[in-house]
Amino acid sequence: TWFTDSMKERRPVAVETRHLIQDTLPMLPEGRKVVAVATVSQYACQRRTTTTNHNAVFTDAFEVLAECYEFNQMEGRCLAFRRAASVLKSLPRVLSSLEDTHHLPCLGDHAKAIIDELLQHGRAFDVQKVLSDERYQTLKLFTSVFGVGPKTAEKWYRTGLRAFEHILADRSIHLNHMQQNGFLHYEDISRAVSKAEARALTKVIDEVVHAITPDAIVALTGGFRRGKEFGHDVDIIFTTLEVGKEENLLLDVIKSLENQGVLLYCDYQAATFDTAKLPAHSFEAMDHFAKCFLILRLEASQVEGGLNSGEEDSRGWRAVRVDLVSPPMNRYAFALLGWTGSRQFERDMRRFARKERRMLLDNHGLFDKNKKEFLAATTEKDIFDHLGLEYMEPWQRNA
Ligand code: DCT
Ligand code: MG
Repeated sequence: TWFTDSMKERRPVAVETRHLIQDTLPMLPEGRKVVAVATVSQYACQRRTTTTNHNAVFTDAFEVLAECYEFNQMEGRCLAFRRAASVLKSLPRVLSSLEDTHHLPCLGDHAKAIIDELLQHGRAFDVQKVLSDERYQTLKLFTSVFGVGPKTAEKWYRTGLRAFEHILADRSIHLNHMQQNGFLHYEDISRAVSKAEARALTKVIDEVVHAITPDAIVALTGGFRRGKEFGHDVDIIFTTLEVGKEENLLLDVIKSLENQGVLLYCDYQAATFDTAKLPAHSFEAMDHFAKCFLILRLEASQVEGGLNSGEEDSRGWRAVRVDLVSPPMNRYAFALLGWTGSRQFERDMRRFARKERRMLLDNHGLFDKNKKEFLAATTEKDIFDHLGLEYMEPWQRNA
């Protein structure tokens, strides 16, 4: 169950918070309820979170505010609302009163006030304000284009641009190759990718990889590995048994996709990964493995049940965003764990390692600061074991 796991945790974590579970409990003779107290960890890696979110009313609101703070470069507040949303996603039922939140971690006064308003009125003033704000709406629209980040969106907004047609008509704007393709394939890649489409693309990549290297390993990762029905892209990881050959394998895969005529766009990033120089204390957002960000052409005939496309679409194919990453075999478990996500799960696993275990974790490895050595892992379970965490299946990592 969702609460006993953290109770069984071998070593207690520094900050413990408590949550009352009253609904299912017997009454005492004097009419009071027995109150069982279970802990909800402040760390997402100690909360089992499936794709079933009973509290979407609240978490959607929090995510709007988090995004708004992100656009305003207020990282602390942004992260606070992301954490609050993540805690609510792990709960086994919907919050029915503010009382229910009293013993939950990571909920600040602002978050509680929003919950209170939503419970009472079905909407929250601050959230409505953001949703109707022109700047928020415009930045949200611009950042929905592949290749456009918050900085570029902000720059365009400041020069008075409000719609795609303004951007495309503005001769002073130079779109890079990625952004040009973002606009070119906008309709397709802003539409969700279905599980059937993700499976079809995994099959395409799996066949290409194995035609080049028969003993290669290929896995669908990202949100689809966590059991999501829809995603914004398809994340696939592969490697060869022979360390050092993985980068050429990725280059050969790209060539093969190009020869098949399915490569609509490719941004290849060579590995900058170097075991000798591996930093033991700093962790970057982006890992150093060879990877590529693609737009691939997917035929309707390849997808069981057909494409997730508009009814009037008679092309018989669609464009899909696909990320491929190719780590060396001896880093595969770390890369698979990192690319499976969710982002909040990964963030908290790293924070847990650092704060509770004096260890440094990233997509490349795990460094024990006490022993001053790297800890090897061949499976994801090995990494959880090193950290003294109960193993979580991918479908329980939807934090
Ligand atoms: N990731 C990572 N390093 C990067 C990029 C991503 O470790 N440089 C991880 C975080 C989650 C995972 O890879 C997949 O990323 P997304 O596709 O952005 O997230 P998702 O959970 O698959 O969500 P979606 O369903 O929207 O694709
Ligand atoms: Mg994804």
